[in-house]
Amino acid sequence: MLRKWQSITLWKRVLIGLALGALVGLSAHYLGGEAAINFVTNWIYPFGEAFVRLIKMLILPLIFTTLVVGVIAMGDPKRLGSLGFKTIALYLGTTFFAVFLGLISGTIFKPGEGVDLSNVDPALRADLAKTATQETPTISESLLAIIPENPVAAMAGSDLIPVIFFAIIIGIGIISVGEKGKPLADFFDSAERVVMKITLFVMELAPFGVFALISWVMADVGLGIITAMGKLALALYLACFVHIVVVYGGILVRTVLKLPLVRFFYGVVDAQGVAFSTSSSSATLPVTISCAKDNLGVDDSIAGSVLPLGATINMDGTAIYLGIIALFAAQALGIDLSLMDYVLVAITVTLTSIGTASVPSASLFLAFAVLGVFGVSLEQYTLIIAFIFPFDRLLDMMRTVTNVTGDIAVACTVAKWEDQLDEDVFRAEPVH
Ligand code: DAS
Repeated sequence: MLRKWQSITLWKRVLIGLALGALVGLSAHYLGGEAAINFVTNWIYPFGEAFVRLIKMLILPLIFTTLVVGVIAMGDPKRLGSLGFKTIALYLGTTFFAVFLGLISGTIFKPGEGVDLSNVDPALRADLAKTATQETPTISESLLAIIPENPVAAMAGSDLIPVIFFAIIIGIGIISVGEKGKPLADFFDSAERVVMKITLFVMELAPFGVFALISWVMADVGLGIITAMGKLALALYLACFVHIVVVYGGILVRTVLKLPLVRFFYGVVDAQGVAFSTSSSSATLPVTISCAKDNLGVDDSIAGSVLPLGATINMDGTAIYLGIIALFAAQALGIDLSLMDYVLVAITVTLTSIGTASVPSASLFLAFAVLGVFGVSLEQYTLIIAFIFPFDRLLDMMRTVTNVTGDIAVACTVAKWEDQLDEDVFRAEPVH
């Protein structure tokens, strides 16, 4: 039975979890009454929370070890400069399109218009208020924050960017001492394999985690949330789809790489399935790296550095989402946005998407940094995210798929520019 279950590809198992979760949740909401809803909330939902905590537990070791090993694989620190510049430029370039698409989509669909925020759960609002952070860092603060004053403190915190900086420095240091650095290089190589293996185990729990989370959503709010969230979900899913097909497919793969679009999408589908399942770019990293290397011919040294970096700072799906959330809030709260408001939203969305942690629903808790630029109060912000939170998992699945697809598209482009892309592998039938 277990063998049969595991023979089904992960994202299909997640869809089964999703469907069963909706069935259990809706039965509890419409047939089971208060007792059934409480049962789902107190005895099923905690399994979903446990799954999310397991993913959060793995992020730091995963990003740190893969990045150190990736930098070492590069061999020559001088390559890092040119590679880093091309990678960051591409990440920012695709994010620019994403922000633009998100604002266009939010303007066309007007997801916040006519939304009734009155029956939002006050307890959930109070709980979420504690997570609101409106630190919209200035550009110089963001740049300075990259350098950790204390690497251990940085690792204890949730901000991964200083940790990435420290990992790159460690990798360069190991290369620079030559043979003397080999024991440490071997240690990180072994540590990376162990952490990757543990992540693959945790991903096997994704169907059960999604079952528990969706059961809770549907038991708590029923189908009403679908109608209320319909336009928001439509605006996000459509904008993400256009971004994946036009920006990654049309611009990067067809125009820049001049490679077959179908092979690219076949090559990334496993990573997209895991991103959809876990709603975490970091938890997807082992599959993201394997898709880029085994299906698309990206060299180890590129995949091992560009992808861990992308998993934490390149989040185009998140940028689309935050742009739409900003317009959703303005429409729901009846706030008219000036042109300057749109510009400020675009800048804070870009900065916030770079700083978003790669865990489920991370960006929803950072949305306050974006909404604050056009005067949304903490009170109003908690109203907005408490309304969206129960449903955010389904929105996060699509934005994480977009984030991961963008990471791979950029890795292929940088590999091609560094002459580290094996086009025969790219064109071949993917390894599933
Ligand atoms: N779930 C995040 C990720 O892992 C994205 C987000 O929260 O927007 O990519």
